Amino acid sequence: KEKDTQCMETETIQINNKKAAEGGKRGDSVGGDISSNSLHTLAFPSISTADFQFNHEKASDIIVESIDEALNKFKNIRLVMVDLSSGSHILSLVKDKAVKKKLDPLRFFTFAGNITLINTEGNLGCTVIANATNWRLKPGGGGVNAAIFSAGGEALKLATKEQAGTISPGKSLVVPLPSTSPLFKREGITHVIHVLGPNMNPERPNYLKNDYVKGCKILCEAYSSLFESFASVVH
Ligand code: AR6
Repeated sequence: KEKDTQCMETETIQINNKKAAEGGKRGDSVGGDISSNSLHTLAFPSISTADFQFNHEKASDIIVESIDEALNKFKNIRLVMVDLSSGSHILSLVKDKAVKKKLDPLRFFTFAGNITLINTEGNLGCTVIANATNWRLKPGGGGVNAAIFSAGGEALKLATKEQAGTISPGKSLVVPLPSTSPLFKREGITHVIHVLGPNMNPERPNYLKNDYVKGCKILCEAYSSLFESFASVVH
């Protein structure tokens, strides 16, 4: 099975290289015929591993473990981890570890591209996206948070404010997206789930001072909270 997955992966990348050479859409996905599947799909970025500087080896172990648990617990979901480039270190680590753990490639795969264009560019039929946010749930700050708030427009900002003013590390917040949001209109996204992960960057709030016992616990909580929230949205 492992060998099949690897073959499929190589084939998909080759097809995408050909597409890229022809000026086609960006992205590399692994997972077979996506459009014919009736599973509910969540696209999520890697929480805490860029601006928040969380160790990638430790994060990738936690991500794969959390996905495995969620796929066993919730049978109607499909999870897609997204990062901007196929050269992403965290994406490659997760991809390799997912194959080793024999996660079902139809229910979990990685995708290289912009999460705010997940359906128009990726054609993933995704209804919910996750955001790696800041504790004030505010737009800006760079990274995926800035991209999602900018793509979601004023409607996402207001809807988020209506739900809460702050969020604590390890928690998630579901925000139903008003139909006026460009993310709803263009991508068909119905909910954004904000997630706050552990922070290992001394220049950001709630800095954990390299305490990975606490950090790993909070990252586990963040992913379980995200997947639980997603399952409750699509229940
Ligand atoms: N599409 C997909 N993935 C993206 C995109 C995008 N448009 N933009 C970035 N990524 P980060 P954190 C990937 O730093 O480490 C913010 O400023 C990126 O390559 O956004 O949890 C918030 O306001 C990386 O793999 O989140 C917080 O203060 C992943 O998204 C703080 O950063 C997460 O990177 C949170 O830091």
